This record gives sequence, C-alpha cells and structure tokens, in this order.
Amino acid sequence: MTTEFNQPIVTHIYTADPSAHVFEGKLYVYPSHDLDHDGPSNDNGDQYKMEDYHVLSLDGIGAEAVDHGEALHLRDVPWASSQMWAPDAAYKNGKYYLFFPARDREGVFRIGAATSESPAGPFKAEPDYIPGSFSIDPAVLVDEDGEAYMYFGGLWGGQLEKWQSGEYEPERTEGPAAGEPALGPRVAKLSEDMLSLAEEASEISVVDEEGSPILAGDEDRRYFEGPWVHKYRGLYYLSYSTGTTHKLVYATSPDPKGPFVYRGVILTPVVGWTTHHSIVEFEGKWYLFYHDSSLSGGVNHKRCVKYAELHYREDGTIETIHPYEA
Ligand code: FUB
Repeated sequence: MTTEFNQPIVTHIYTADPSAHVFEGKLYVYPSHDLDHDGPSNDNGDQYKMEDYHVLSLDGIGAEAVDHGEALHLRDVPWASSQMWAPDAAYKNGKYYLFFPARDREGVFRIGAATSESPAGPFKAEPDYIPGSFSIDPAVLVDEDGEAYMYFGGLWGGQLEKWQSGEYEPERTEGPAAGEPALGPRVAKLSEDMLSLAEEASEISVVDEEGSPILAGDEDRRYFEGPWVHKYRGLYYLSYSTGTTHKLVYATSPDPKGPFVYRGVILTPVVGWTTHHSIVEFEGKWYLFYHDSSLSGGVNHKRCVKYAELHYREDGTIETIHPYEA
C-alpha cells in the first residue's frame, strides 16, 4: 500500500498524535497506538488507554509506511501505571530519545524519556520520570544552536488545570475564568544529556496582534493541548489544538519561549473529538501530519494518522488545510 495525502498511512493498527521527524534521510513518525476497545468515553479521556508505542517510517512521500513493531511498552516503564499518550522523539549526542507522557503510580501525568541507538527503536525507558515534568503531550525542539526545549501541557484529562498554582492540586478542575488569560503550554530547556529539565518549566503566553493575552473564554484561539514548535525562516511557530473547538492553530515568535502572537488556523476540524499534529520539512517541502477517526467510522479513541502538504504564503503565514475538500 502506498500513502496518499489525507489517507491513513497504516490501517492494521489505530494510530494518533503523530510526531514526524526526518532521521537518517527518512520520515519517521512517532504516534500514539490507540487500543481497539469498546469501553465508555468521558471528558477525562479514560478511553485513551494506550499501552505501547510503535514507530512508523516512510522512505519518502507516497511510500508505504513501515511499522517497526513495538518500540516501548508500559510494562517496561518502571514509574508508569497507564495511558501512554502522545509522544515525541529527538536526536542529539548520537542517540535517539523518545519522550512520552503516562500516569505515574499515583495517577498523576508525568513525562518520561527513553533512549535508543536507532530511530526505529526499541527504546529503553529511564527508571523514573523527568523530575519537574507534569501533564501531557511533550514536543521537543532541538534548535540550530544545539539547545533543546521541551514544550508540554494539556487541559482536562491532561491535568494542566491542576498545576495552576505551581503545585499539584488533585481536586482542582476549573481553569481561569472566561475573561482571564488562558493557561499556556509550558516550556523548559533540556539538560545536555536530554534526560532532565535544565530549568523550571515556565508558562508560554499566547497573545493577539495587539499584544493582549488570548483569554480562557476565547475557545477558537486559546491553547488546549498538543503543542508543536518548528522554525521557518528564523521564526518560531507554536502550533496547537484548541480542543473544544477542534482546530489546529498557530502563533509565531522570534523567541522559542515566546510570547507567541496568534496568527491563524492550520487545520479545520477533523472527524473525531481530538486533533493533534506535527509539522516537518522533508526534501524542501513542508508537511502536516495529523489524525482523524475516519478509519473507525468516527470513534474518538480509534484514530488514524494522515498527512498533507503545508504551504506558506510569502509573508510567512500558513494556508489553512481543509482535509475533506478536494
Ligand atoms: O491521544 C491521547 C490524547 O488525545 C493526546 O495526548 C491529546 O493530544 C489528544 O490527541
């Protein structure tokens, strides 16, 4: 089977949350591996009960996607108890790193690291989660100067509301009031060995063109989950899901820690509740990897990874992708 734009890249398993990278001249995709179960769904995301990761690769655009098999399983992560959600990968110091969220033994989402000599895995998990990490959806940018930044955080089941005070408050579920600044994703520099935070994570501010913070009630533009940062013509692009309004949107900054100015919509809503993506340059063109629930006929937790070409306008803005229009 070859891969076409806006079609599932694999159909033998359910996949989601794709983080795409070019390693060793190929496209490698690090997705979540959705379990095929028919249990109940809720706003806490309990239906997303994934237990392992598979790494996929494509020799080129349109090539068949290869499944390299199980790269890491929950049973081999000493600190984790459940829910291996959206991962990312990075290369530095001659090693490949897999970053992944999971609930720890107390049910708190943390972010772990695992290493491999190969981009296809298998990965060996570190004995404990990254100290100071919390919430979900890690995305790692290794900048041109070699500094690595980890972006993370997600609302609702992702528990970001519970960390508003800086401490974990298990009973806290409400975010800021509608007229207050929305919660932002977190960012921290990673240590040279990529296995710890080099500093305490700080909150990223997303602002409008006038510099005013995007408010919590502005659900069309406020941050929800799934951060991704890439660089285009020297500018940092932070893209993310708006959750309840089901869009992928983006904001830009000359600084990897922001503030980021909201710029527009990358992807209109897809089939299924969640939307999650990555952006990668391959052989001079840019691609959006994303998911929807079309392979399961719309079941939110049985998703499939797809990709589409992404186009920039001359002024650096991104053309909105409408995935179901010819
Ligand atoms: O796949 C589980 C969760 O759903 C991810 O962590 C979120 O970004 C959403 O896609």
